[in-house]
Amino acid sequence: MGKMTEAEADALFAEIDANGNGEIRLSELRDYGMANGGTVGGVKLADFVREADKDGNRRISRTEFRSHFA
Ligand SMILES: [Ca+2]
Ligand SMILES: [Ca+2]
Repeated sequence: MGKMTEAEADALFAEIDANGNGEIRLSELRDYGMANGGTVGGVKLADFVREADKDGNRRISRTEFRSHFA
């Protein structure tokens, strides 16, 4: 989407990845979304997961995250 730099995308990823294991699970997204009006970087959570989770494993890797936002 090209709205953020890679550094900004990485910083947002780290913010959402609460346990720091390098991938974002749905529970982490929900926890983050509840504090941020149900959005990630201005995108609704449901839309974000559908678009960003390229391999369909229901977790967002740093690579998937970057290619979505940066
Ligand atoms: Ca995680
Ligand atoms: Ca995935």
